Amino acid sequence: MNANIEKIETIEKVEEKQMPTSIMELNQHDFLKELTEQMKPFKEVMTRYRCAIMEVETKFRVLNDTFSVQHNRNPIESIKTRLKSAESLVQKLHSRNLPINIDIIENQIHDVAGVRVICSFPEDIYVLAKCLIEQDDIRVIEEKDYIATPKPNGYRSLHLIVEVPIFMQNEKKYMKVEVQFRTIAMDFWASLEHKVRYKKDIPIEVEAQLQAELKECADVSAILDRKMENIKNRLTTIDL
Ligand code: 0O2
Repeated sequence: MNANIEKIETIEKVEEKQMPTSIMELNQHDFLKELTEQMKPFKEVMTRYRCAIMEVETKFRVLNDTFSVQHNRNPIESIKTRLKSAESLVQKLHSRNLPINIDIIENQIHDVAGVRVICSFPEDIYVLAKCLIEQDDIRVIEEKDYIATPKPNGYRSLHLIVEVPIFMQNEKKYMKVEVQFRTIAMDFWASLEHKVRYKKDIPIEVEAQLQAELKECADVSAILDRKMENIKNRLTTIDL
């Protein structure tokens, strides 16, 4: 190829690279390629959060099994996990007036990775939380005890924000995970309250009435939790 033509083409390529790429102007193949490239850092960070969820979930499964050997029962009824969707991440950043940026997500959003541990009894919640916190690879960032101090609407749960190490090919990275501990009754209540909260077009007076009834249900379910725990503890004494 003529050296001059080659030079011109090289200059054009350099200029192309320097131009800010509007991916909307690319053809289908290049559009997909560019989109994949731009999504890569986001996909990578979400993969790390997914791994963090797996690490924490495994810790609870191990705790559940070892507890059952010693105490002849399982303290965990079920474990639910969720990775925040890109859509709700963007909404959260927007609601806090934060820019959409991966560093901001990692440093400011604490619930990208969520693990919900549903226990049989309130006491189990504190036993499991203590066992998790005491593991030497876990760093506790924040603790909110909405069981000791329920929210005004009646919401009860124990929340922990922890950091857990993820071992990748060449690197170890601590990732944040929000862990919510609830009893079955607390979880039942929270899922109904969540439905009421996010249901649109409820007339104001009906909403107020539903909230008042939900608060009543929260109080009743707290009593139920205590009574059931009491029965379980009395049974344990009889066993001995
Ligand atoms: P979703 O859809 O469950 O993820 P932050 O999360 O830091 O922005 P805040 O209020 O400081 O907000 O955190 P907090 O109080 O620890 O609550 C975080 C999560 O706890 C919520 O996440 C809910 O999952 C749950 N939660 C807290 N309060 C209530 C409540 O009154 N009712 C119900 N049903 N759940 C509650 P999200 O992101 O709000 O929702």
